[in-house]
This record gives sequence, C-alpha cells and structure tokens, in this order.
Amino acid sequence: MVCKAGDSEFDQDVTVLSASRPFSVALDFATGSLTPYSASLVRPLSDMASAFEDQAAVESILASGDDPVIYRSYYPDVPNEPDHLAFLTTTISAGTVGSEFFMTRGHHHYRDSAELYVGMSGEGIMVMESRRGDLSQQELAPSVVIYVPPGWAHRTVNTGNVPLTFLAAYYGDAGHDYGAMESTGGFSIRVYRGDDGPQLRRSATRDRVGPS
Ligand code: S6P
Ligand code: ZN
Repeated sequence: MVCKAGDSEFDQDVTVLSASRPFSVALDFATGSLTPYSASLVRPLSDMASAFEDQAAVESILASGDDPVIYRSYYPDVPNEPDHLAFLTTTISAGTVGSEFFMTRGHHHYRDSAELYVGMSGEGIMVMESRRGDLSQQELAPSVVIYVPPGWAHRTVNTGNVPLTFLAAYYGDAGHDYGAMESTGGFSIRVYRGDDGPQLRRSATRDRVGPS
C-alpha cells in the first residue's frame, strides 16, 4: 500500500520537497519517521504472505482477522535518476509468523549497485545473497553501518522484541527487483526464533519454486 502526500493520516506533516535544491529532513531514530516525508509505504502481512515459509501460520493469522503491519517505510522526494542518492527509512515490527521473524520482502536492484544501511534502533540481521549464490549475514543495530555490494540481494529481519529501524541509501536509478529472488523460492536462508536466540537455517522453499 503506497500512500502519497495528500492521502494519509499524516498529511499535516507532509511538505513536498524538491531535490533540485538542498533540503533537510528530521530523522526520528526511535520510530523511523522522516519529517517531512513525501510518500510512505505500509506493508501488512497480506501484502507479502508468500514471503514466509510457514503458510499454515500465515493463513491462521489472516483467518483470525489480524493483518499485522510487517514494516513501514518513509521516503523523501528524490528523483529516480543516476546522479541522485535515494534514501528511505524502514521500521520492521517485532513478531513472528510461525517461528520466522518479521522481515522485509527482500530484493536485488535492477542495476547492480551498492547500498548503505545505518541502524537506528532495535536489533536485527541482514541476510545477503549474491547472484552467484554467496551468502552473508550481518547484525544490524544502532550505529552499525552495513555496506551492501553491487549484485547482492538483501533482506532485513527484526530479531528483537521492539521495532527495528534503519536508514538505507542507494543510487537513484538502481530500481528494485523482487522477482529475481521470489522466482526461485526466496533467499537460501531464513531467520527463526530459537530457544537461545535467532537461528539461521536453510530455507525449505528455496528452489521449490523455479523459473518456468
Ligand atoms: C531500498 C532498501 C530498503 C528496503 C526496505 C524494504 O533499496 O533496501 O530501504 O526497500 O527495507 O525492503 P523491501 O525488500 O521489502 O523493499
Ligand atoms: Zn535495496
């Protein structure tokens, strides 16, 4: 669900920015909100149901009438052009679907290009997977900066009991490609709540869905 300036309950805080001139925004490290922002995206479970491994758990949550917000992002108005630096904040709620932690959908960039993440509050794990299948996991926490090299798909997982907020900056023309990972059943590893903390295990859905 994408909300543009002018159609959300936060309208009173929205000012249309112009990135043709310098601008600044206020960043709330606890909530992840940008003030002002130009657009926001709210991703409920029903919007990304297939991302989670335990489909019975997904159906059970949705059948109960609940549709938790998995994450929310705030965007300033930066053009999708090569010389611009796009950035946004994301807040992932705390929780699990079955035992799998709430997480982002995860993507490649259409143009393989680097991205920078800065942790603001909460704790989590970034799962990264290169086009040739190399894997990396990095802990994301306040003041931690994570460099995502070109060609590495990335997904962020909230492994804590409070919301995980972070800022990400990437090339304006990078684009977001969700299909490349989803067409093969998603990332090779998933993050679950274990008795002694987060557990990373091989995904059962990986390669179950193959390109046709
Ligand atoms: C953008 C950057 C992040 C994600 C956000 C949501 O390039 O990687 O800001 O967009 O965390 O993730 P996703 O995979 O659902 O778009
Ligand atoms: Zn990205």
